[in-house]
Amino acid sequence: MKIEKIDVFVSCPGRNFVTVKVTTSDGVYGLGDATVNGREQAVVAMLQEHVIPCLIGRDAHNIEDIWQYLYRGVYWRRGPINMAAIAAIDMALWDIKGKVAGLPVYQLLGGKSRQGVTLYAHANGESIEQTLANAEQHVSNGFKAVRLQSAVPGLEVTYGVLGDKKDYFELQGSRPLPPEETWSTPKYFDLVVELFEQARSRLGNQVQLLHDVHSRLTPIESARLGKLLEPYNLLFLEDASIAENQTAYKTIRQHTTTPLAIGETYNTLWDCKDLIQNQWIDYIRVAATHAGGITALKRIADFASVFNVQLAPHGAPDLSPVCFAAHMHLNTWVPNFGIQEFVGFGNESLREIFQHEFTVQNGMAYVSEAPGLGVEFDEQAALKYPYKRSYLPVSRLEDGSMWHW
Ligand code: EZ4
Ligand code: CO
Repeated sequence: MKIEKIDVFVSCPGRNFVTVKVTTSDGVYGLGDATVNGREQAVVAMLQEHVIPCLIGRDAHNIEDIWQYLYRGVYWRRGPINMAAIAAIDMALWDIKGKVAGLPVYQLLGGKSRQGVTLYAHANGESIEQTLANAEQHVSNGFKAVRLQSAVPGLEVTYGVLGDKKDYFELQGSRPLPPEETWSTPKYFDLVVELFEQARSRLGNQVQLLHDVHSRLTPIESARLGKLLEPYNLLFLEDASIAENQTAYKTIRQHTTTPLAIGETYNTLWDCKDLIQNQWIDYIRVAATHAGGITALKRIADFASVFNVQLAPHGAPDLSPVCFAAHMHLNTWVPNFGIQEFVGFGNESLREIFQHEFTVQNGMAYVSEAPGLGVEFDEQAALKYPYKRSYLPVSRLEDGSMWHW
C-alpha cells in the first residue's frame, strides 16, 4: 500500500487550519492537522517543497520508519514548523492504518484504559462575578473541571476573556497584523487570588479548578502565586512561567504544592525531558499537532508515566478537529491520563468542513468507534472559506518592554 498523493488544504472557517490528506494506491486516505497559529503558510511550504516529494511511493504502513526518516533522517531537527509537518503526516498514517485494519486508532495503541475522557471547560468573564456565573453554567451542564480566566482590572484586554475585554483570539477570526497588548504583574496578582478565593466559596470544593498563567510570570513570581493559590486546591496551574530553561521549574516546585502543567508549545520530548524526569511538573500538555503526532505523543506519555506525570493534551480551538480526534484516541488508551482541555466546536462553518464522530455528555467525551481517527473532511466546503492572514497578539509591559504573550 503505497503513498500515492498528499494534498494540503488551508481553510479559514472562523480561523485558519492546515489539513493534510494522504491518499494511498489502494484508495484509502488519512487526515492530519498541521496548523501552527499565525505561521500556517510556513508549514504548507515545508510540506509541499520539502516533505511530500520524499514520501511519494513509500509504504504507508511504515509509520515509525517514516517518522524516523522525517525526524532523525533530516539534519535540521525539531522546531514547530518541522514538527507540525511530521505530525500531520503521522496522524494521517495512523488514520489510514486504522481504516485498513477496520479499527479505531485507540485499539491499535492498546485498547481502552477508561470508558470516557474527562474534560475541562473554559469559564471567563469581564468580572469575577461573570466568570463564576459562567463556571456555574458549566458545572450545571455536567463539567467536573473548569478553567477560570477573568479580566484584569486596569488592563485593556486579558488573555482568555471574551466580550469587550476580549483577547480570546482563537474565537476572533483573522487579525492581519499582530495586536499589541499591555501586561502588569501586580494588577494580575490582585485579580487572580481574589478570583480563586471567591470561586471556592461560591462553587464549593468538589469542582476541579484550573488556571492558565500563559507564561506571564518569572519563576519566583510563579512560585509565589502557587503558594497564594494553595488554599484553593487547583487541579493545576498552567504555564506558570516560560521553561526554555527547564531548571526554572525547580525554583517553582521547591516553593509550592500547587500542581504544575506545561507543554502546549513544545515540539519534542527534549523540550520537557528535564521537567518530567525531575518531577518538576505534574501534567504534560503537549499537542499531537505541535509535538510530532501520535507516534511522538505516545512516546512522551510513556516516558512521563515513569515519573508520575499525566498526559493533559492542549485543547485550544486553533487545533483542528483532526488533532482533537488524535487526542481522544491517545486519551482513551494512555494509562497515565490527566484531563483534556475542551472548548467545543460550536462554529457552523467549521462543522461543515470537519465532521467528527465523538460525543460529549456530562463533561466527558467518548471516542469515535469508526475505523481510523473518525474524522471526515469536506474539501468542497473547505474551498468556501479561504485562508486569511492572521497573527497572535504581542505583549508589552506598561513601560513598553516586550514581554511574553
Ligand atoms: O494561547 O492555542 O491553553 N490554551 C492556550 C491557548 C494558546 C493558543 C495559541 O495559539 O494557552 O489559548
Ligand atoms: Co495555555
